[in-house]
Amino acid sequence: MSTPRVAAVHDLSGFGRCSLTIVLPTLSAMGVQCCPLPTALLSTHTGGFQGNTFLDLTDQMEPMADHWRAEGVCFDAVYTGFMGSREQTALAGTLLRSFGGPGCLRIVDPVMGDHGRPYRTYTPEMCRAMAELAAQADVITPNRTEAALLLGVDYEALKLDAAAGCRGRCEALSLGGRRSVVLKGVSLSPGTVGAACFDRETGRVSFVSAPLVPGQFHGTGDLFASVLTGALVRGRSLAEAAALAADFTARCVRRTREAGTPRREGVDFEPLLWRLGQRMEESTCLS
Ligand code: PXL
Repeated sequence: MSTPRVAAVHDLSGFGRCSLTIVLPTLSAMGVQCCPLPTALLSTHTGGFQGNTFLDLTDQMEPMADHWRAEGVCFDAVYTGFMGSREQTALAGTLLRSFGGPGCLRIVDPVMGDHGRPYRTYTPEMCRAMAELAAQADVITPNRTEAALLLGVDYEALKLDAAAGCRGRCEALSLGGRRSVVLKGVSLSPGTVGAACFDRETGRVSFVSAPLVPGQFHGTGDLFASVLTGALVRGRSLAEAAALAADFTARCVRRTREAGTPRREGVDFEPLLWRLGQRMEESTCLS
């Protein structure tokens, strides 16, 4: 069986664990080839550090993709995340159109914010561009903040603590059943956190959960979406992929807390990657 291949359209932030510094090792550990198409080069992520460098690589995105196309490179998935500008977000849409399609899953993590607030570089115009990008996706992975922005509802009004409510929100986010949705940050019982998954193949919503570990660390959204992407291209169902992503992310958050890692340094996941690889190989699927 050939190694699944994913094009990862994310920034490279040298310090602080997010985007490509999470996507690359996670997909590799899952037995998936990751081909990065870096959108920008930063010294650190934009949360918790002041004065980060930012080299915009937008003008490299099309030439890189053109070269891949000229070489006949195909992907099992194109996976996009944090975007640096509106123009870049539009270009990511072009990549989804040209590489996506039958046999190539378009996974958009509509990274825009957290805890009810957009990230500092996300203007309302950027958020609209992200919604347009997400409209092309086969799978989206919003957190509660991003779901509120995509739905145009108030963050406080978007409660994710009852199955019926989450089901309705997932269906609304699916754009009439056109895209699958993994809505993160769902907590149906105290002490747990997980996701609601609308699978467009079945039209049904299911729930996955893991123990809630107190603490917020950068990069957990990227880790969750990377594990989900890896499991999907390794042939797992949406619910199986989301369950693995929720479980692994919770284990990494617990480890980060125990290690006393400063919040801005991100989720301390590297020592657990071997376990993720083992989980992939152990699971009963044939791929
Ligand atoms: O984890 C999302 C992310 C990715 N890339 C950069 C970021 C953030 C969140 O703050 O700043 C550069």
